[in-house]
Amino acid sequence: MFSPRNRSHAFNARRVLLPIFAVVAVACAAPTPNGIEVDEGSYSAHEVVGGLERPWGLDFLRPQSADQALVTERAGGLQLIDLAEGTRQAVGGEVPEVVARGQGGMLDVAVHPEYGEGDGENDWIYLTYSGANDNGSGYATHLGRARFNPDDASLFDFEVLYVAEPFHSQTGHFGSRIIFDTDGYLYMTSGDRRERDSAQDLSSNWGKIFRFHDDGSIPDDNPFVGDPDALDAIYTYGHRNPQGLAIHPQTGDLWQNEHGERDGDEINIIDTPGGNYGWPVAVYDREYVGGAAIGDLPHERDDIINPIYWWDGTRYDDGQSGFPPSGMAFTNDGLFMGNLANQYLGWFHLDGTERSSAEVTGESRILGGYGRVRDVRSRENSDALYVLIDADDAPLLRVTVEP
Ligand SMILES: [Ca+2]
Ligand SMILES: [Ca+2]
Repeated sequence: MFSPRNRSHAFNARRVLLPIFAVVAVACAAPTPNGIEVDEGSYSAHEVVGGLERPWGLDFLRPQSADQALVTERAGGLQLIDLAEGTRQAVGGEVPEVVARGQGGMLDVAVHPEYGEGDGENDWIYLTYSGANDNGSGYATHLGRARFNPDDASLFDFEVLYVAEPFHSQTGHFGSRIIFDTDGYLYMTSGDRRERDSAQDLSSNWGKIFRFHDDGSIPDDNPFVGDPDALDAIYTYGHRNPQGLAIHPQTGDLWQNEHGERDGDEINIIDTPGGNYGWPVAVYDREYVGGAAIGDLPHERDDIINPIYWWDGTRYDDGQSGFPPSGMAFTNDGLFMGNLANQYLGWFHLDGTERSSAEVTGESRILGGYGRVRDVRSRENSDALYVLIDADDAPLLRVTVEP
């Protein structure tokens, strides 16, 4: 179905004309939805490997000279990919058992930032997945890690580090993106499991972003360690279903995206420990049925950490509803996010790097026609993007853009 190809698109700017809500423009100093330029960006794409089964997450082995990556497959597989040779090998050994139902399965993968250094004590591979309870009646997002033997592509010494309990028969909104920051902390997202009020409940693991040490222990300075009524792993709360995390290459800030209900998709900077990011009490989302607003608007409340960019139904004039996002990555060319329902890779042009200044100034739509874009990753000192398409018999693509 997919074959190596090169494409480029001519610049085709199209002004997006938007209605302005008078109440927003008058009442608030917060940024208001403004039209941005949307165009088709120029890029080239090359298929590194094909034949992946519903791939979900990717990370690179270290050192970079190894030129290898690990890719998860939602049904439970893990693939070792030689990026230079364009070959892949199924990883065996202690790969955890997953429940691939609904949105669940083998989800994200992260390689320890000091993998391949020193005596190998940090040679750990981290995985997130939906796993079942003992009687198989419910599922929860799990975080585990294992050692990796590249010689025979096998995992060993697997251990579970965290389970976002309770187990729930619902098979949606597992969240589960993971990433290390530049200080070596491990962040993990957890979706609301379609129990929206749980995102505001600090005794619940749902609708949260967690922060761990690399061994799964909880840092003493996590914001709720001193609060007996709040879970110590929680770093931020009020999230619906976050499925994208990336570290900003200049600031080191953790950036995140999450799915809204109808519209309400967001790009956030996770720079406020203990912060309430709004779901479902202050969001731009509307109900799927009937379209009623959900809660207050974030910029109307001073106790809510506002997204730096969001979709509220006014963004596009071509009928596209929001930007249902998945994985995200930065390069020197901007911010890239997979779009699931609309099946392209969003390339967001940015001005500014900090919360106070960061602004999305334009969007280019690339990789249209390949399918739902599940994950995108980049490596240090490289502007090449590696992109996973959410399909049976799917490719891993290497993509470069032409600014
Ligand atoms: Ca606590
Ligand atoms: Ca929010």
